[in-house]
Amino acid sequence: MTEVRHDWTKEEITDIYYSPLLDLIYRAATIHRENKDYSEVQISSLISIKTGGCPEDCAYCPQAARYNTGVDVHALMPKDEVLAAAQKAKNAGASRLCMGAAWREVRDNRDFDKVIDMVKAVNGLDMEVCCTLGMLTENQAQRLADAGLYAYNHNLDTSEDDYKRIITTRTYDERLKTLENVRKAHISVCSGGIIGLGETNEDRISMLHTLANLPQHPESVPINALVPVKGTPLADQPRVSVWDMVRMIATTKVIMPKSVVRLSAGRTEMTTVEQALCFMAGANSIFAGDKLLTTPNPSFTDDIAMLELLGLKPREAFKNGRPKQKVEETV
Ligand code: SAM
Ligand code: DTB
Ligand code: SF4
Repeated sequence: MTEVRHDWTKEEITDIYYSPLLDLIYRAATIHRENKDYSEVQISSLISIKTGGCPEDCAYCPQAARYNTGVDVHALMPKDEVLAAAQKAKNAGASRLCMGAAWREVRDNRDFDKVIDMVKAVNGLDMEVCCTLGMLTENQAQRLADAGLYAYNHNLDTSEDDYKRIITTRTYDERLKTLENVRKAHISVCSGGIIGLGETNEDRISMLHTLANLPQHPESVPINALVPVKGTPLADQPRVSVWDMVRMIATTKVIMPKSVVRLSAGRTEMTTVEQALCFMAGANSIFAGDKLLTTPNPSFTDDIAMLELLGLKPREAFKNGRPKQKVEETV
């Protein structure tokens, strides 16, 4: 059995990342196949519950208020619309619903109370509920956990050294602090990054080094290919090569063997053959539904057909157990 390690050196990760591509795919595929559920793919559906107008300056993001990207700003979506979207996603085959908000951080206000209600309501549909709402305090993470939140997505995006080039309105340490707060609340951690931002291979390796040396590996690691959006500073970045995507996914699987690696943004630009290579290299999760947060994604119908073709099947919800319920204290 592959050992789960938290003491990877950058040199070791560099050697893995630069190993001959087919050797790397074979190694990652072998590790992936030690998991008895290797032919299952976890399907998450995204819904943007609060869109656009974000105060942050993330250079890749169409939802940052300071860039002219044509994204319409929407206030928080009402709970019944969220529930209807969740039910639709569940009927189409999704086991997880991820609710995203264009916020820098969560504030303790009425909107957060409403998100708590949405978490409870989607939980009632027997779906794994995930949120991505920006930075969280320990107390906010605990409130989400108490409402039944299964996972929290909070990406590192790139390396610590490269961070200032991409985002100036928050620090890497703040990002890591939120991950720690999510962990403390016993919520499953989803954290990964984006390739194609103009980062170097060393930046990619360094980001993976940070993730793999966290006290506990994130249960999910999304690997996004940049979706270049007109109006953002990264609009003219060239499309990432599928070989880079495969290399990144395989390296992630080798160093975090028990984590679910999600082939995330960028699939509309990939052929079925290219996606099949990513699944071979250890990816076992996707975002499905014809929209990510604001940009297009392949349709559910196309994805289900692709999974059938490849002999893969959607994973059912709560295969790894349900979130730990806080024991109510009695006085
Ligand atoms: N505002 C919250 C935050 O930043 O954590 C949550 C929503 S934010 C849109 C979630 C993640 O989406 C980002 O961390 C980034 O990894 C990803 N993302 C945003 N725009 C993207 C793009 N154009 N291409 C690929 N990934 C993108
Ligand atoms: C993640 O790693 N990728 C998703 C999700 N987590 C929140 C978001 C991708 C967003 C792509 C750009 C958009 O659609 O706005
Ligand atoms: Fe805001 Fe998140 Fe987009 Fe950054 S990635 S601008 S924090 S919505």
